[in-house]
Amino acid sequence: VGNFQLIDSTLREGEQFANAFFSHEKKIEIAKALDSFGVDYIELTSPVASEQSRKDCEAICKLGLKAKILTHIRCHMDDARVAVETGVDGVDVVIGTSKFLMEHSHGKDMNYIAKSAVEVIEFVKSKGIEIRFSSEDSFRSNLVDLLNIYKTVDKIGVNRIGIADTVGCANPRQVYELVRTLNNVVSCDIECHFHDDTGCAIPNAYCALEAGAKLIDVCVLGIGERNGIVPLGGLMARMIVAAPEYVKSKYKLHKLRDLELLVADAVEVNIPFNNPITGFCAFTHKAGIHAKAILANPSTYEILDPHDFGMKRYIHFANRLTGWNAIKARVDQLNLNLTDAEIKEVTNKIKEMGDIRPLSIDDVDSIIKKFHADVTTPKL
Ligand code: HCA
Ligand code: CU
Repeated sequence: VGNFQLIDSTLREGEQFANAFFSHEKKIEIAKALDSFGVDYIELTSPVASEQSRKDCEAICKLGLKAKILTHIRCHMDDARVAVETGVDGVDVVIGTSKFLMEHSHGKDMNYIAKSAVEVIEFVKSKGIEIRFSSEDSFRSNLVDLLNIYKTVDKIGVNRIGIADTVGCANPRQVYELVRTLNNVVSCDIECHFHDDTGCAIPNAYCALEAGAKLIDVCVLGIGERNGIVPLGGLMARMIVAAPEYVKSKYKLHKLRDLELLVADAVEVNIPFNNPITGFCAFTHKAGIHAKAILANPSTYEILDPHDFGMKRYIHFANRLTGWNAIKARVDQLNLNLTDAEIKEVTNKIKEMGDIRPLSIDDVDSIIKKFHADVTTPKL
């Protein structure tokens, strides 16, 4: 699973997020931040979506970023002609192949799809630009239809084919099987796009890589249509465990938090409390038993090292689940001297108070300081 690539779609799929409105300046700021994080590709909204979308796309192409710039279009020559003039490095083409989309969206059949795919692909290739062909709603498409269309486009020579779980219905086992099957049928790279409606976006991405996919579509915080797609940070959490050296050397992980804050601010959401890596409590340890072990060796209760992401772990000691090891660590931080027996005694006082009401750090510090004063002041 090492050696994968990221296609960030915050400025395409992410623009389909309910709250998203990106000004020209904001798009440029986000594109630069994505580039300095180290994503391989940045996918942008179609230049035919609106006049400003086209200008934004052209401007981002001129920034001279390390990441390759892509735009995302329908499988149609009208779109392709505009896309190749924007200065992009590649074009991502998509067309619906499930019966839902063939009947209720574009109304075309597989023959028409194959014909227009060939026309668009040959045109884009003739301009010396990368081309990806993707089916939309791949997991509710007929498998024979899918294999046929991918074989056809692979023969012409696309850079990548894509599969998209447009409605978020796929499970990891289905993903593994489809990617494995495709891998045996095509010679080009496989890209995957997973929506998170049923909570499977990250697991599906991981299984796709295990099955031989090369590229995963992500968005910062997972923003996208409905509840979005694979979040960049969540996938980094999964992949740093699977391929630590690759992930740490390739991506600037300590920039993740600022990148997420930039996008969260732009679309006016908060970073979720349970977000991998950057959720406010992602590296907070609370129960006394956990705190004791973490203080001795962080790996006992941590699969991710916060320092890899420029973050710190935190021992939550102001609560009734606390233990004397956590309190001892706090006593040390306060630069006070107490024996182990005394620390155990003050820990009991803290736990008693914690049974009555929520405690703040100040509450605990006051209890410790008062206790310290009592034991060190000679009795009259
Ligand atoms: C959409 C399109 C898409 C395209 C994915 C892709 C999807 O429905 O908005 O190009 O791979 O989810 O199918 O985002
Ligand atoms: Cu999508």
